[in-house]
Amino acid sequence: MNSEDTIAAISTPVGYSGIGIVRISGKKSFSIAKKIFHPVKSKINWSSSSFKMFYGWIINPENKQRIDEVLLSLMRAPRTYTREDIVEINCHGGPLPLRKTLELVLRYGARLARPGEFTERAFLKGRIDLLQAESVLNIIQAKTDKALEIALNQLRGGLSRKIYSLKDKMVDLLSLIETEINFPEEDIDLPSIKDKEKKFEEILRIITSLRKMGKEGRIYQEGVKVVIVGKPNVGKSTLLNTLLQQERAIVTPIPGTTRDTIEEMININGFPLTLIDTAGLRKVKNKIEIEGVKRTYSKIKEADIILLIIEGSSPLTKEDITLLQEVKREKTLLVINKIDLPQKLEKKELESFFPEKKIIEISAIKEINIERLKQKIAKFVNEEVISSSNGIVISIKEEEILKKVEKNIERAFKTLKERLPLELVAFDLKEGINKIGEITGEVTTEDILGQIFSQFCIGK
Ligand SMILES: Nc1nc2c(ncn2[C@@H]2O[C@H](COP(=O)(O)OP(=O)(O)OP(=O)(O)O)[C@@H](O)[C@H]2O)c(=O)[nH]1
Ligand SMILES: [Mg+2]
Repeated sequence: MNSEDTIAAISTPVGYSGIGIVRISGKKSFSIAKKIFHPVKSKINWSSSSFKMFYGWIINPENKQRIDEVLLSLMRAPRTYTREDIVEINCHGGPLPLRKTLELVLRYGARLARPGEFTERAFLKGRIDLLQAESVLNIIQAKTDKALEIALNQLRGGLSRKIYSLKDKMVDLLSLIETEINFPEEDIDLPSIKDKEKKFEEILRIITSLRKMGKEGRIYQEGVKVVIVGKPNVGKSTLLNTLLQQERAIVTPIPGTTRDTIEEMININGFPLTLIDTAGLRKVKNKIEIEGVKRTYSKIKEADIILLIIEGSSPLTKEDITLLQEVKREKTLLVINKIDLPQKLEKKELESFFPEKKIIEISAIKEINIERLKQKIAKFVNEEVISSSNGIVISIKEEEILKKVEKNIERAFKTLKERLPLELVAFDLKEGINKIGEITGEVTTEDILGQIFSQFCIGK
């Protein structure tokens, strides 16, 4: 599709609200607005007004029918979101005025924008890079304050800055090496092996820290996965319902009630958590339950945190012990449920599996210690899952690219240490730099050339 087109869309959600916005971007934005907008008590200078708002009516030029009473904003290129002329029409927020206004806009020369096309234009015109474009989406989709804060930081270029500075360091190193390859007998200071090794180490350190930060940021965006597991009938579904404060999962005294996994989002201390209730784990023959147990195991693998539930009202069984042995202890909290009933559990037996501070006693039904459990989860998220928040999100795709870049750098570093030809070192380094370009969406060859020649004086 042609980016010369003028595009338009309703930029606010469908439904009824105070106002709704029709947004137009492109060369014809102003001329379209001029045809359908009639200002009240003000004159518009269509060839010079910019970043001004006007009150008036949208009127169908053909039959003079009044469509809506609106506020119209004119934003002239290039200092706009898309770097093109933008008009925003603030209509009343019902579907009808918005649709009719949009119809007029389309009739007079715009075409309907594809999803994300305004942001795509901002990217194509170089106003934002790919990372920032993605963060616009994250801002829209943020589920908690923290997620929003991170997305906003990203939009301001938090990650981009880090990635560019990483790239700069790689380009810098590559240009040193290429200089050494291409001009070995020239009279310039060549870096020692030690210098180059130091630079490699620094680059690797940055990549490692970026990948770590990315994981933490993603947790804010997508939620920490908290998986509730245990043998049948210990009260897993009851706990899910209590934490959600709604009867989401079916609870019965019959073991094996939950057959499939159930996922719901909750917010604890600003952390988005995805709570996952699972089918009770036991040896089963029936096909439905076998499938349920299989799903439980796959959820355990994905979990950031496991809540392993056992019941205080009966002694430890073989099934409990199997689970206690199987789960990854670092990410597990042990929850003893049903403390409202007479207790038959030997707590001493548990101590060989879990330190006391990772054990909590609750009653899911009587809601005893639920607040404490939440605090424990929040603390756990803080300490174990997120060590420091730094306002950066890296998507799975970007992390994969970074992983590949890391491989390239490691290989180049190894080649250097083995004193193999520098051409081989340069080759892998170059590969890594090009891959970084995939994250920010830019091409790099010219950068390298520029860097190399900037080290020489003219005429040499
Ligand atoms: N007394 C008491 N009973 C509870 C408590 N929590 C759950 N129960 C009861 O234990 C039984 C099983 O509860 P569920 O929540 O269905 O247990 P589950 O672990 O999801 O069971 P499955 O889905 O079969 O694996 C129900 O009768 C609940 O009412 C509790 O804290 N105290
Ligand atoms: Mg259940």
